Amino acid sequence: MAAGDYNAVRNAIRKIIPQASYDDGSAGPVLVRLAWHASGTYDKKSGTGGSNGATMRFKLEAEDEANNGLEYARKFLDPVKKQFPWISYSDLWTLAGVVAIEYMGGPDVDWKPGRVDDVDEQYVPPNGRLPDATKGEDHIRSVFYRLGFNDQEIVALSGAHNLGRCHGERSGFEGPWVPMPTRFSNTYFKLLLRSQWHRRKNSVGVEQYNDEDNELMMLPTDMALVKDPKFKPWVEKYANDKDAFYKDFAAAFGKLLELGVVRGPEGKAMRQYARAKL
Ligand code: HIF
Repeated sequence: MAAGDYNAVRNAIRKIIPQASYDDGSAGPVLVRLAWHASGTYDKKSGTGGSNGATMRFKLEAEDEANNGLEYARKFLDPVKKQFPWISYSDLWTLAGVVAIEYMGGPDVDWKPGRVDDVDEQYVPPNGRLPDATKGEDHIRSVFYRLGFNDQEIVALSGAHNLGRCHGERSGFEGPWVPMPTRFSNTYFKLLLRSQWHRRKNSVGVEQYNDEDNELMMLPTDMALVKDPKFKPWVEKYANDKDAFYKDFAAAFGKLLELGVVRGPEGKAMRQYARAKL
């Protein structure tokens, strides 16, 4: 297979998405989470962190408790990396998120190759940069403003919680956000506004919000989007306008995957991805 044939890589990723014995039969959601967590360590002030370098390969970042469960996503991608050894992990992890979103019926997200992996442990960003779901709107803003997003982009991105589920043994939270967690849609926003959410302790003693039947859930950070007067109008907009959500989500997710990727004049990622050594 020719080096640089990203369509061949996309096809190989599509093939590993159906996973009969895993979760809801799909690796899609956990691949989206891997792409986001690989990118979400970025710090705009120091230029450190982000998807370039795939630093989650190293123990310190892999063992950040925010990344619990992402070993599944990385393992699902192992055969693809073996088949296409020329692709960097940092390109593969971000591309897999994009392919998974499309596969599950979401929008096409712009993706550019060129990330490089040749870093050592010294480039691993400190643990604790990813968001803590037990917190509220101030915390969400401090994390996402550090990444360079505004309130509208934060809400648009949040629609990704339409996908997948929480696992007690990974995060302490339990359950899916929507009834069809492997189909991308704006149901998450509709449910945030329409359902009655009850704060309760789940089976491992962690507080979350559940619907009447205890089938669906919301995190404290999800509920913050309808409590906060600046976030809520965007939740309403995306609940009522699926096309606007898809468009804004695609733009914000594409931006997320580029964080920390310093590109030269021809769009190729340059080797000095982490401008400041930690
Ligand atoms: Fe998530 N997220 N996320 N998230 N997330 C979980 C699962 C997924 C936050 C917390 C959690 C985003 C923002 C935030 C996905 C995608 C995105 C889980 C459950 C937690 C606790 C993990 C587990 O137990 O397996 C917080 C606090 C966020 C900031 C508000 C992004 C916007 C929504 C950036 C995003 O894209 C996906 C997909 C999953 C499902 C993973 C799965 O294994 O099914």
